[in-house]
Amino acid sequence: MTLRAAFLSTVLPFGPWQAELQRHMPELALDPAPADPGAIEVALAWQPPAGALAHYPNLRLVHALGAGVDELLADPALPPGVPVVRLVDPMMTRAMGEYVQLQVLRLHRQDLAYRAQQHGREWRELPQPGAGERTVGILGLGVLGTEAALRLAVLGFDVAGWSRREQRLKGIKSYFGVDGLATLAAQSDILVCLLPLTPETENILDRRLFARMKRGAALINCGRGAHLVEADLLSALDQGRIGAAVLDVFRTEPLPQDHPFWTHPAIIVTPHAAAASNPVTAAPVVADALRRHAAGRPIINLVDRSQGY
Ligand code: NDP
Ligand code: OXD
Repeated sequence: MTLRAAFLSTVLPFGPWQAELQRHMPELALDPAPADPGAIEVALAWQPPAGALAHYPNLRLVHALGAGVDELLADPALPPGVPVVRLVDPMMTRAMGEYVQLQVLRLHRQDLAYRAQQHGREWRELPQPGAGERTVGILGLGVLGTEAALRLAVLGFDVAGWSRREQRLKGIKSYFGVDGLATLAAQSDILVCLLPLTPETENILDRRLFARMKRGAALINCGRGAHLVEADLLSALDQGRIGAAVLDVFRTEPLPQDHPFWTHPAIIVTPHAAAASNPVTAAPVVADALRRHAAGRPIINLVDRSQGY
């Protein structure tokens, strides 16, 4: 039986998503502008046009075409009570794991300092601690944080994570709650943010947290831009409290041309590129969720709308 779905995105291209989804689910009729809104049961959404989610009176499911659902949940057009599924694509998980490994290794092996030395043609070897002497703290031990944590542990780092509930991961220390955050921050040489953006986690990377961290520790933010209080980071860098930062996500994206992060010598900027959704690898995941919905079977990766992730 045909399942009718609306494709609602101002940023993702319809053609490739349509082609891949069709390949995995021929019974899906996907349309970016359905003529009969009443026939639409499912919305596939990522930064939908303003108000679009309110146009479908018989909407039964919204599947996000990305992992973080903060924007979708904040959309006033999202009908209350409609289940929302987030994208958990193993390929994206691997991509995030690679990104965190890359950036942790850059910080650990002092790549920023060596780049600066090269610029000045300076031949000087810096003292190099071993990976086991560095603690990497990961805020958020969900799908992506767990992948990053396990990869870093394989590289020999001392790894600890923070989540809402205690996690049991072999070889990874687990902290939770307010006290857990303070303990993790105090131990970390490199702190990685892989939290979802919720009212509890907004502005979590602020001067109070930086004050708890080791002097000169580094920060990697690949969660959301609103986790970080930008002015607090700039002053922490100026004071040497934070030694370096790698930022993939920003309050305003694209990062404005005149933003001080672009030229700061201790900041590495990447353009929200840590783990992008890809129709080729996401389509089978989305098709599985839609089939489960159509068959009335339990859907995995449902968002807890009351928790915000
Ligand atoms: P998950 O939902 O799988 O994991 C979220 C983790 O954060 C869980 O461990 C959860 O704790 C923890 N958490 C949530 N709220 C709190 C809190 N108040 N205090 C402590 N811990 C908390 O998410 P993913 O791992 O899939 O994704 C994380 C985020 O990564 C996304 O929401 C998105 O913002 C970002 N992202 C960024 C991308 C990029 O390219 N930069 C790409 C994809 C995602 P618990 O386990 O106890 O529930
Ligand atoms: C996502 C992202 O959440 O791209 O999928 O940040």
